[in-house]
Amino acid sequence: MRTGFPKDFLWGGAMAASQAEGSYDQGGKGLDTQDLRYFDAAWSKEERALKQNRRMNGEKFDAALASGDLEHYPFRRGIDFYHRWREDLDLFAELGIKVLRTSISWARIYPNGDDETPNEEGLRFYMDLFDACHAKGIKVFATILHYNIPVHLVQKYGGWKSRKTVECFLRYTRTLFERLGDRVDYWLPFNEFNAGKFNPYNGVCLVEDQEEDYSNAIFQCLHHQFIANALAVKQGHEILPGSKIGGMIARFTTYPATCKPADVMQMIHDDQYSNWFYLDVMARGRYPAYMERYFEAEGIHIQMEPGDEEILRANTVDFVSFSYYFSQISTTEQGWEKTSGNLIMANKNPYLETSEWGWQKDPVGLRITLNQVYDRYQLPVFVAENGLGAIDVPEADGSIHDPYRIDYLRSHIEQMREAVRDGVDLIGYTMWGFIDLVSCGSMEMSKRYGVIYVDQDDAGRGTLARSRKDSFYWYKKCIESGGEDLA
Ligand code: BGP
Repeated sequence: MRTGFPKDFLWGGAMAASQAEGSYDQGGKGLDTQDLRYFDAAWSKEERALKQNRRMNGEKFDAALASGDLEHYPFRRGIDFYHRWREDLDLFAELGIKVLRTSISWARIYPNGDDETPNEEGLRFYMDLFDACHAKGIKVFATILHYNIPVHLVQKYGGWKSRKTVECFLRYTRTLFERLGDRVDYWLPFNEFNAGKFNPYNGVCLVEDQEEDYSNAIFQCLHHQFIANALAVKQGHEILPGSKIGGMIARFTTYPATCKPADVMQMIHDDQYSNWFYLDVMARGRYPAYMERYFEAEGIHIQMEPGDEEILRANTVDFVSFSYYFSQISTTEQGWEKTSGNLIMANKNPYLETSEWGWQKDPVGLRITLNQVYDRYQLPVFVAENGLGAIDVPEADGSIHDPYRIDYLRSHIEQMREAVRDGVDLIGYTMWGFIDLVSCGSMEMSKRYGVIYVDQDDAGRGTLARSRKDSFYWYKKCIESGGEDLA
């Protein structure tokens, strides 16, 4: 029996280009879909949480295109990682991470998405970054697409609705495999595949009021992404034999509200439709039978091309991964109390405490999830995101005491260790937002995940100076001890 984390366990940190890099119009980068999301620091907490902020319509899209504003478009500024990455990397090395998960910005490599040749300056940025990681003994886990696609692809082809975007994506992935291949250790073509369903602008870049049948368009786009994912796996394996290419979802762990059989059935359906569908296609290589019934009931018709099923079947992923932040309840009862969760509103569990943003903290749910995912796919598992969004207040001397974050990390890592002892082939853990960055959901800076603090407020004011929170020293000790010293 395994007693703890394997020696070569990949302790790490995760971030994403659009939330960190900034410099949205520098180095030859084109405008991307995240650059168009509007935020106002004057919004109340309730206004920040509104679902429409995550959705896009034609009016907001056009207004953003016409604007050069940085204050109200926080993804345009990020945390200035584009210029500060060398110093940041020194801190990452001091923290002792073994792997950095970050995404590559498509519009830095192909500014319009359908350009004939790549932007060399964009490629150079990632070559330098990844080389520097390796020079410090940090492996690279590269997300190929973490929500932000070149705006031009949306304007010209309707984004993921079109097969043309699949073609452009594969030109982009070919460039990455060929030019960055020896600098990347783990590949992830798509961040949180199920986001397309739950957050259609981020996930599949749909402009809502331009769709006649929004629900159908979502699944058509998802089909194109499945094909793009499978063909990227094929391409990656051909260009880089032995490369490790994974699939990822945002995991919404779900429990039945009661032992009433109808609640248990509801849980099975919620799990299938929200979670397993996406990993099943990527890891088992086919649309699962339960989705036929769902599509029938929902009136969804997906247009497939001859050969699509074969493409999915022949090109499955090498490992599975997920983000894990919370769990939720499944019930047939109407009017169950709700709370927030990553990407969705969740049914409240009376046994769990919530974060300041209402996300239900459930460390045991992580062990449950790891067991479920490994049982189902029997593939190596990577926890690609996990962490606590909280308000941190620096003391007068600049120190930042964040015992709540340490508690969160400790309790989740303890449960990961239990899962390893349960026999789960867990290969890595990249803590989300280990350096503070712009929140993806609510676009604010004040929802902080980092063990590294970044001095910037919601309106983009601040020195951008980096400093170590108490959790920095705690996570460093955890990594040094191979996950044994969690005190
Ligand atoms: C995931 C995204 C990340 C990240 C995280 C936390 O869904 O992949 O980009 O931001 O959630 O969410 P938020 O930033 O909304 O707190």
